[in-house]
Amino acid sequence: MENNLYLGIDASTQSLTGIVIDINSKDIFSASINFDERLPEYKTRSGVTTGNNNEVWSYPQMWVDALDILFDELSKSVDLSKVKAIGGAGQQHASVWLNSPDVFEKMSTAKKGELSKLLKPYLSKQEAPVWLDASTTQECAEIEEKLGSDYVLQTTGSVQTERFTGSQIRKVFKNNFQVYSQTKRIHLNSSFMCSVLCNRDSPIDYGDASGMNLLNLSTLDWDSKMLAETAPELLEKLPKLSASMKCVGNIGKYFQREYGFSPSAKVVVFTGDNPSSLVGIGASGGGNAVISLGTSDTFFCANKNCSAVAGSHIFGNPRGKFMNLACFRNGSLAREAMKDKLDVDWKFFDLSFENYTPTDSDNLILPYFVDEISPKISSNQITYIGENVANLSKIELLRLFIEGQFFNMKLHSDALKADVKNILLTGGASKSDALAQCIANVFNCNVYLSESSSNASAMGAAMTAGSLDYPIEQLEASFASKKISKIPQQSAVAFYKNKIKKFEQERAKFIK
Ligand code: XUL
Repeated sequence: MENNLYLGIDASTQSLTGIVIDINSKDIFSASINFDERLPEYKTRSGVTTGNNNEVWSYPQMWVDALDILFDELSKSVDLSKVKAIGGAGQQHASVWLNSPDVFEKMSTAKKGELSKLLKPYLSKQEAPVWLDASTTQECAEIEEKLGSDYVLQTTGSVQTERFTGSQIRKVFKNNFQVYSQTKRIHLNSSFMCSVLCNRDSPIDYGDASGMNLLNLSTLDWDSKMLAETAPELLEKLPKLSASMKCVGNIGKYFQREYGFSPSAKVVVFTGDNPSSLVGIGASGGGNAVISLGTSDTFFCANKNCSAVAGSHIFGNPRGKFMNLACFRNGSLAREAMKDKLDVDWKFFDLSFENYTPTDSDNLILPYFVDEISPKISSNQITYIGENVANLSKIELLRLFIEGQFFNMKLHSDALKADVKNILLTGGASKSDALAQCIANVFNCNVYLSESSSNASAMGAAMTAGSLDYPIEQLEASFASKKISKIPQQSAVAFYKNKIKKFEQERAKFIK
């Protein structure tokens, strides 16, 4: 049978990953290039360099070098000439500063392994500020002062945010005017990698453009007021915009020549890693919200509504309309702090919720060990609410704490007006029965464990490539499977419905 291969590339913070899916056999091949290990000459730690004053950056040359290594590696197990289309995703918000977009065409005649050398003189700034950079508080304040925070939120779907590209651009304009004026193109990581791959200056898709505080979500065009208050003459430096999941060209001659890709292999516009994960996990069609239980907890879901809520973000859903993303700083680190405070182990979490039916309507815990961003709460210690709390047992305190974490998340998701029928759970703590059951009961949803979550962004990119020729539903059935973990217990659902109102009232006293 003819091979039907589609490649997805994920340019994440720490590594560059490629996944090839075979539509006929459903086989999956993958390779991942860890920047620190494979490209030690850039001296990154976890793919970045950290400077003073909350500055964090990476290196476009390193990303390009990794592309050669990735294709060398993939070609050991995959006949790359059989790849029909390529999709891609990148860490969101990172900016690549070029003095001429002509560099991409020049890449078509580069010698093998010399893309990054060719790139160097075209970079007006060797470093690319990345999403971990939090150095632009001043610039965010300046833009919001001119336009009002509500205009920024309603127009772009997020309040002016330090890691978003707009405030990063303003900082370069203010602090390094020479670099700013020499720059003719500012790409995101995604559109940059796509341009390298096509050997041609390529657009930014709506999914990733919405992480810049520059895109108007109603018109799906650059917003002239946002641009004007960010930096002068910005429009001509930005790439064109494109709807997501659209073919933007064929793979460039460099990659045809050096890795045997077919000249007819198509390239789909790259997107951000979060929009791509939405596709890869099988949640882009709506109804499924993803909760990732990691260092911070993350909640994301497709949403037909464009409801902007401070503390969460609206990005473009690659399949049209929108997606929400909210990040909760009091995630696994807070669970760990509670574990240590009670002097218990992780097993104790599951034991505490085994055969448990909630009945304590008097007491609550506000679960914020550190300042929370969703919603904005300043706190450095959990808060006990209720007269008897101090006398409760460790089991009872732990339950109140975990319930508090998911009450907080549920209230935030309600504000987004998303239609959530199922929860897909991912991340390190998703194996915990206690957390899964508590989520099922608080959200009144079935909870599933996603089986494609470890590489969801690269998988989403491969599925996006496949979607040029196959219905996305077919690709989801083959490559984004999930298995049921917990179903809601109706007595707990009814109880939590009331208790969450009390939580909301108490929480309101702490919101900034
Ligand atoms: C989202 C964000 C990160 C990056 C890196 O706003 O900053 O998730 O996309 O993965």
